[in-house]
Amino acid sequence: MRILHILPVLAMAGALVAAPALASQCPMDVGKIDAALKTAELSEADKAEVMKLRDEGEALHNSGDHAKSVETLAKAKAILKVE
Ligand SMILES: [Cu+2]
Repeated sequence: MRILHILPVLAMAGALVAAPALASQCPMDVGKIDAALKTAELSEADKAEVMKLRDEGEALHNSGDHAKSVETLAKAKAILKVE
């Protein structure tokens, strides 16, 4: 039964190790989105959607929810067709 007490600790440790990589991912993604927005030829609706997702992603990043931020920024990147 002792192993059951260790599992949540291991899961938390894993999250702590994974966080720094994600934390630097978000600003990189925001930078790519900003750069792509300058040259992208999008409809007004797509552009508004990209900006909304970008701001949402940045807010999630600032609140520490990097996984959700990366996910949100990925949607913006998909519209812009950038990696
Ligand atoms: Cu982040």
